[in-house]
Amino acid sequence: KWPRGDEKTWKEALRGVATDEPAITKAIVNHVQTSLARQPHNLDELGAYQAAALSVRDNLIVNWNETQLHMTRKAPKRAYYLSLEFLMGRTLDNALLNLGLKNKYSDTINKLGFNLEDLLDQERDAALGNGGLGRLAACYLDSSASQELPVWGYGLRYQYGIFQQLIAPDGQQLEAPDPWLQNQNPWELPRLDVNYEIRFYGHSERLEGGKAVWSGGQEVLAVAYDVMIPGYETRNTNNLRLWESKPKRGFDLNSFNAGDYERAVESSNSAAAITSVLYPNDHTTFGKELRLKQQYFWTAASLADIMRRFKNLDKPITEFPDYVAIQLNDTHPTLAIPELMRILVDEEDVPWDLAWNITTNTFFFTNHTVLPEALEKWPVPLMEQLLPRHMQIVYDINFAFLQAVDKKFPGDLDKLNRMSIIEEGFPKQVRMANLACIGSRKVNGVAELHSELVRTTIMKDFVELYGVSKFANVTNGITPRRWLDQCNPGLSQLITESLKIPRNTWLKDLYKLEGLLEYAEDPAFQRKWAAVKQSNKQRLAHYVETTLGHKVNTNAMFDVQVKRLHEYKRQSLNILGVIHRYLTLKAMSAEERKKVNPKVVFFAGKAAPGYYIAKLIIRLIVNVARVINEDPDTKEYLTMFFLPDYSVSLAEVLIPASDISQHISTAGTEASGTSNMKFCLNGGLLVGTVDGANIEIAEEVGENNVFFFGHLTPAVEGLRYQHSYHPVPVEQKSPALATVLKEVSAGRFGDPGVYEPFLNTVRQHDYYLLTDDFESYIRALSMVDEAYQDRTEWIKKSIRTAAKMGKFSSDRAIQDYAQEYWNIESVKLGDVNGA
Ligand code: GLS
Repeated sequence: KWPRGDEKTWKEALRGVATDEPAITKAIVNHVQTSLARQPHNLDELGAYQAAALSVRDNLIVNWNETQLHMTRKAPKRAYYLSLEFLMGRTLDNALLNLGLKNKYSDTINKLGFNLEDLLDQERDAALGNGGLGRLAACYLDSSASQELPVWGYGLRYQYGIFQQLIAPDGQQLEAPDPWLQNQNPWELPRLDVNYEIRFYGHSERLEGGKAVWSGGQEVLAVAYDVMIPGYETRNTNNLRLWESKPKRGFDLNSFNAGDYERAVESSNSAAAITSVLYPNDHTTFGKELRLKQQYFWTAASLADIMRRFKNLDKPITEFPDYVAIQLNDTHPTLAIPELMRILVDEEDVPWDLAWNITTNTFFFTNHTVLPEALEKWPVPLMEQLLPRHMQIVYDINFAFLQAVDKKFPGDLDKLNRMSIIEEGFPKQVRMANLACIGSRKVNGVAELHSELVRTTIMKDFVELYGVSKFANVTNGITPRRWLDQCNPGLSQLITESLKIPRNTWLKDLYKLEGLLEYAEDPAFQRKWAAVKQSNKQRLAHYVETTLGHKVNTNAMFDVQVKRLHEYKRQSLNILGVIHRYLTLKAMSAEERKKVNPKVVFFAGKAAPGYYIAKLIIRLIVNVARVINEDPDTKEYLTMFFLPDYSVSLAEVLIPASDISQHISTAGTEASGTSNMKFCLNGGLLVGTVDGANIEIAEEVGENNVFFFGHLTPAVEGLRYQHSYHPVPVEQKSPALATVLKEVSAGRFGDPGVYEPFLNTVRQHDYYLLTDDFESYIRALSMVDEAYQDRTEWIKKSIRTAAKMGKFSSDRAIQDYAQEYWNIESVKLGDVNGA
């Protein structure tokens, strides 16, 4: 039965979603006129972008709203992806492609006197993440929506995303805030009606039967902002709910009336501060109170919301895990475990053991790194003060857990010590990875090698306790919509034409790319393939020229390393290799040089603001670039650029343009890497170590199509031992590297002395094994040069590589989570524009 008023009147008006050109034009112009209060004669590109975005938003809202209603009615089991980071990038282009409206918008916008590509450039990136971990979350949202899975993301609505990186004239990285919300954000929907009160501090009083009452302290309001996540060629539009912190009451009237204005706004400031800024560290935490507050604020608001939705189903609480699966993206949301226990035991009167059973059937935990500095620990005194009830719960969980360990391994005190959630010391600390593992049904790593390292190193004791089946692998993936169709339209078109299947078929089933293999030997196809690469190189060259004012030789090989600056990722090895290449060129005669394969090396990536050595490496890169780009002897053969302010949008320009990209972490340190997959999907070849997902990429494309070098994971520990106890001088291990270090020291690239702290990390402990891997690295780069000389062979490698990337679609990864972890199924709303 129609719920309200005259059905016909409603239904006629409801057919208002703009999908044909006249309707799109009308929608855009309406927004110009009313939402923006502007006119054709004062409309600039930003305004035109905003009007276009608002009209697309209208479509998304309709689909989103229908999806949510449909899901509420169907009441399937849902999965929730809790992540402190969602690195979404821009939305408009992606939304247009997903809705299948890009061409129509392009035409309409032309008629309105603008160019769609220019308008797309007006959008600011949503950069609520540091790097791979946050971008993975964004790809997973795309794949969940595209496969019509009932998945929501939960995160924080930071006022400021990852800082903007500026490079000072002397090469130093400077940081500026990222005010991404400045021009208002059309892609979110404020839900002021959806809010929860979140408590901090206060005290917890234990009652009978394991329950407690937590009271006092400070209460902060969590307000929901919903970000619409359109699926590809489906009306299903999922939700990413981001929480903003607000003071519960405006300000303290008593202090205000007493004339103490500062005191009056103090608590409101501290409430708003919780979601003010994204922590800019990848892989490290510093035990900062505000970060712990963020973690609790976000997990508590999300769980309250999940619990409310579950309760609307009117099912017994024991069925919670039949309707809810929660994925913990790294240890950051681990407080969700004691928080669910608190809700169940203290608020829902569930007995402790039953509550624990529900909890451990709800959560799943993904580990994203085995680097020791990334394993989160929180000081017990801080936890006791900020979250007194949770600290009690953690102690209770730990007590029962250690009893179980002692039962299985009687008298093994070392084991108890290692496995305890509480690390002894001054102060004691809460080990979040242990808590996450103990409270979850399954634990996974993000590539085969990494998952094996999780099982054999950081989780070894837990594997012995629980059995190996709790510890599995889901190799990461990337969305082919953004990372091929959107960022490389030329290649996408060529693939569709050649495979002779609709674009949406292979974009939804990336294994279909294997069909390209039969064209690898076809000269006509090779020419087209190479032409696409060439035009992408020109697009990048244009970007470099307009941002850095430097001309780029697009006939040279483009060699790219873009990722966060970190010692373990070894941008250091790359820059020292570039210097070696430069010195070698300098030593050649002009005739000899002519035989050399010209190369342009691109770097981009941010260093955490407090990471001294990483920032020094950036400074070295910038200053080496300055010298070699101006050297008349060599600049025809070697130039180099550090592109400031790496972002998702910059990646979309860089990745399609690479001939070769570098993924050269010390073996065993890069859990997976995901840009490696993006480069290969775009027909770039890979130079890498035998690490992370590089290994699986090589398995797919064949080892003859990748350039591997360096020591293997099992050798790393021994080499480090050797560095400490039987050091061999660099001069002996690698004379070439020793020369490079000497030239840098001597000030050949400016500032003698400045780089010593970095150079000493190589000369002394060399924890990341640069001295051990340098020679084989240089050999690998020579093999790259050699292979590039035979351009036809190279193009074949490029085609074969892209053709074998099917496995690395995030659709495959999400299906794995959906089936093997969450036990959820697709719930389809209907086709785009369909019934
Ligand atoms: C990371 C890893 O370092 C990457 O190797 C991985 O690809 C990514 C997503 O799983 O997660 N872990 C981390 O803390 N930051 C990352 O990017």
